[in-house]
Amino acid sequence: MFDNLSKRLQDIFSNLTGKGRLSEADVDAAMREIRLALLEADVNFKVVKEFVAVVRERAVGEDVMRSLTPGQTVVGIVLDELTNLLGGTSARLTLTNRIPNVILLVGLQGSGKTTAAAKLANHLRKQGKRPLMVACDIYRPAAIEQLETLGRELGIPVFRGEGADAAGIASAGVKEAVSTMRDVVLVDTAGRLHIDEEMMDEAVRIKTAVSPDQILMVVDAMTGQDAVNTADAFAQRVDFDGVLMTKLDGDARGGAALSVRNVTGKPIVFASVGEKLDALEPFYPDRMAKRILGMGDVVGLIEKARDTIDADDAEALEQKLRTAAFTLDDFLVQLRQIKKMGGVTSLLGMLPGAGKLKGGVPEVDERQLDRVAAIIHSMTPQERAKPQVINGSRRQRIANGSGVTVTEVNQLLKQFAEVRKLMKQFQKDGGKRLRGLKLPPGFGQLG
Ligand SMILES: Nc1nc2c(ncn2[C@@H]2O[C@H](COP(=O)(O)OP(=O)(O)OP(=O)(O)O)[C@@H](O)[C@H]2O)c(=O)[nH]1
Ligand SMILES: [Mg+2]
Repeated sequence: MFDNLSKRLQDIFSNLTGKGRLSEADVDAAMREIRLALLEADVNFKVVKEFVAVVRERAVGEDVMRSLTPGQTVVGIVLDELTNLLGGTSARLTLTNRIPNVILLVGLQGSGKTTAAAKLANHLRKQGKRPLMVACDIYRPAAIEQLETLGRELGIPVFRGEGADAAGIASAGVKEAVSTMRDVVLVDTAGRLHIDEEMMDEAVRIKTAVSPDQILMVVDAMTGQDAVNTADAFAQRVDFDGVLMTKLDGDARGGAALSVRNVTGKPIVFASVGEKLDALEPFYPDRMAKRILGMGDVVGLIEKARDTIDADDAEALEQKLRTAAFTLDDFLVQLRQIKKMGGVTSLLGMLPGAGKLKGGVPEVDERQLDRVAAIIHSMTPQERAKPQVINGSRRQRIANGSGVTVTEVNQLLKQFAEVRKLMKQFQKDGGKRLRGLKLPPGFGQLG
């Protein structure tokens, strides 16, 4: 996510923090570089100008030159202002007491409206809501089918109306929600290639017909300033409440995400980070700013773990760690949880300093997890509980059973022994030894 921008900014900062003292010329040079980095990331030029001016002013005001850690002070100011740029405090989707609540999704063609409707329905259902999705993209039958497929996948109902009047279908959808006891209605609309009168008119008609509690503009992060201009035009004419920014998992440069708030005055409410139906997260400006600056999103990481890891499993695991009764079976459980959390690569990306790793976050071969799982599956229960019994002939048998070489089995056992040792150590010294831990082949190294 925003890899280039992130790397540029981190380089600028390591230059700054590497210096004991800063001259005014140093600060000026850094500002110029920040300006360039932002422009190259396709951030709106007015936004860039304003941003750099504010950072410079604060840097002068806070007397950076005389502070003991001038570089750090500048980094702190940039972090603050980047957070502000992204919206300051996080904006939440606010539902009202009305039943059903109506959420209208609008946006350009291919921005991700239909998948966003499904992701949002899934998200709301996790919070105890009973959503209904309404297919108002009347121009393409395939679009309605797409929503129906997603609905089936999630087990969430989809209303498809009759006729060629999107506003009429939206109203009928709301009535359907009332009669089927659904408390949130998500209205998926048709996208256009460009923003045009027709599209705006239709949005206005739907808006008038169902008076949505929230209108979310779906903005594709990959499309940069075009997307921001569209959102702005839409804000002027139809108005909306917040942005649902999609495709933040791709190699978007960051321009759209960093400009949209400032240009339209509307906050980013959700971030979509993948094609899967659970790849939707509330948007937190401070965490995003920290990630861009390579400070890691530790809170996000913990939340992700809390969300995906089975609480019982986690507790049992902790218990075992305490008694050092950690077996290969437990190891397997851990691997599965890592997979559930989106794989090692996505987790590494959230760690502080990950952006500074040479060559970026290592692309971990996720198939490696499957291989390790296969090896463990080929062991008998006794072997899993007591790996010390695994002698040469057993190793060969396990290798044959899982379709790997004996060397790979050896590697896994060695690595497991290290993890076990480390866990004992971990209880003694609180994790100082975690640095330098060798991960399985292809997983890189910590610390
Ligand atoms: N990688 C990634 N792909 C996404 C994301 N959101 C949507 N997509 C993909 O983008 C494509 C378009 O998504 P749709 O939901 O069909 O977009 P739409 O706005 O409904 O498109 P129209 O109905 O044609 O206007 C699909 O292939 C989605 O899987 C995301 O956050 N990340
Ligand atoms: Mg669609």
